[in-house]
Amino acid sequence: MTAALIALGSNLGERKNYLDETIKQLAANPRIQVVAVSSWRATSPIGGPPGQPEFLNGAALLETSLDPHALQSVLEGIEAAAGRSRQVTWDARTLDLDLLLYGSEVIDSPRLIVPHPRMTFRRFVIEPAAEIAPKMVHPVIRWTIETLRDHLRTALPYIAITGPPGVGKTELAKAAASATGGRFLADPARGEIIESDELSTHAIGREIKFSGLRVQQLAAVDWDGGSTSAPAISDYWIEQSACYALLPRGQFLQSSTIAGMSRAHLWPAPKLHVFLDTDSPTPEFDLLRKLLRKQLMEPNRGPILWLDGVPLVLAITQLVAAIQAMESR
Ligand code: PH2
Ligand code: MG
Ligand code: MG
Repeated sequence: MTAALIALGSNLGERKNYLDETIKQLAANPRIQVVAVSSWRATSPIGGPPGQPEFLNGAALLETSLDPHALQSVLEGIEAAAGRSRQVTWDARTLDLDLLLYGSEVIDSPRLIVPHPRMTFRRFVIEPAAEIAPKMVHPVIRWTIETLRDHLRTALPYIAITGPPGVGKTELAKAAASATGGRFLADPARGEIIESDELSTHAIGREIKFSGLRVQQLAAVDWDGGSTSAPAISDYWIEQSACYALLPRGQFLQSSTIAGMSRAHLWPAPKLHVFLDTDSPTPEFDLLRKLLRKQLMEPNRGPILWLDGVPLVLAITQLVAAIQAMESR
């Protein structure tokens, strides 16, 4: 038997009835035990076409002997029986059932991605999940659900965007800031960023200097409203410096200097990290990509929105929805 955490949502028709009926159907399956069910809570619709009705959201903790794909099929069967149609992304729906966690398994198949890629920054998912499975661990970022919930409730609304050069980080940060009433933080090191052939000289000294400029900028942000201030969005991530510093000698050098600095809490830890890459990646920055991914995947990092291979317009939509999902309840 494996513990499985699922999210439930409905914003069309007899919402409460669809959610209650789901629990009954799961409990009736001989290979599923329903261990705990959260309260159902009304939430504002995030993303998708405008003018959608309010959602009713919740979570359920199961024990199951079904493998993850078979469990996913059961969830899809219940959705289909509730008349769920799938035409428009994030459109209103009678019933949405998402497999969030399946034990500590990490699955990336065409049909199923577990952990659910957007669960870490959605309060309408994490708040009910924390009611019933506070100690369950997200196997990729290695935080408990409870820690994720506390992070969403209390972190300063700072969003750091990283990715290789020339993929649109600045446009993304600007567009998302203007759509959310937030503040765009332009990289203060931008004017000093030297092009490719000079990247190899004095790498560590240069990156420490850049980090200094960026720390100053972040330290000057006025977070008057604490965790409820308007978001600040930077087109850099301080820790990307550790990757640039490593470039000349590839993956063999330990990034002790800057990584050490970066853990010193000299600036607010991002509430959300964003990795942006183009839909047709250039091989030129492959080593940097690899280093950035590795740096982001270190444990204890917190929520990450992966936007690789996503065209810029879609990336903007996704980031704006993620920001709204962190803000609202
Ligand atoms: N689900 C979505 C998109 N937006 N907003 C709320 N409040 N609740 C949801 O369950 C929800 C959403 C995609 O599945
Ligand atoms: Mg969903
Ligand atoms: Mg779904």
